Amino acid sequence: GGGELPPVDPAQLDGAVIGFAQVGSESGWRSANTDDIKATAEKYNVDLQFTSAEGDQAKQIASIKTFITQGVDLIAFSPVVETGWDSVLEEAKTAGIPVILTDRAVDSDPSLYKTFIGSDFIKEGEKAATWAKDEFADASEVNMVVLEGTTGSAPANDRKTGWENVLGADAKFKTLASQTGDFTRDGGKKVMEGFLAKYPDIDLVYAHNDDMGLGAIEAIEAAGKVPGKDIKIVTVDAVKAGMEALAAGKINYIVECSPLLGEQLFAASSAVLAGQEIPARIITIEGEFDQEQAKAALPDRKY
Ligand code: GYE
Repeated sequence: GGGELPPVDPAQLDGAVIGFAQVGSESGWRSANTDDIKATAEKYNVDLQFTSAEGDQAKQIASIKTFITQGVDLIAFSPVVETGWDSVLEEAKTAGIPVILTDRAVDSDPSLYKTFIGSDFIKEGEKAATWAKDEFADASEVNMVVLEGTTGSAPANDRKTGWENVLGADAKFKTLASQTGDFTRDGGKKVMEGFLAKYPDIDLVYAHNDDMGLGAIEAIEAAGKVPGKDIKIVTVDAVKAGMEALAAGKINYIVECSPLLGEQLFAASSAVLAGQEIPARIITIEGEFDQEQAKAALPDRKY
């Protein structure tokens, strides 16, 4: 599991210039994540330089380079995809600027950043598949389609791996088609429309996030079928709109992925700025929900 962080030292954060390069604004998860990081920065009086890459790695690299030129105290970012970060991370290291990864991982050498704070996406995929295995225990065949997240991103790669860890060898589960919907509602809807036109007998949708699952619901309803009944849906995130669809019976199960990373990000930043050692991996604590549990959890949900 992930290690513990020392408590925040507010003096380290007060006025600290921290550059944060965000992925974009593709999903409800991302909006909640951005809001939480901005609100937590404000709480600690951090001088947050926030940029959004709009899903474009080249843009994200350019903004990290700008942070390096500006000489910020620390750089944090959520990498759009896993590969291609070595050279910009080397640059930050040469400039003596510490880097913290939040939310998504990279395949670079861990000596190039201080820590990676975020979920265990493989475990999320395993939880989704474990639910499906149980839900379809009595079925002889399950025709599945997959709405993948952004191609090359850590959550898309790992949620696929996690699913396959549990069900990859189970011949009963047949993947009719698997395609990226880029983590957006619109992407999920369009890809699902294509799947529905081609495959009349879909039993299950595995969507790598809620937004794509919500798009799939629209496509399924437009095709005259009942989401959650005719076609079952399992997703990851547990943002408000996803939880509402779950409580309404249109989604069948959601594995939680918390976007509330602000507190851990600034606790880690505070420790790094104070010159303290921190754990190389910090894992977010998360749960999972069925329809009844969603109804119970919704009133107190922050995002
Ligand atoms: O699941 C999805 C978002 O990186 C964990 O990105 C994040 C994922 C999240 O677009 O909704």
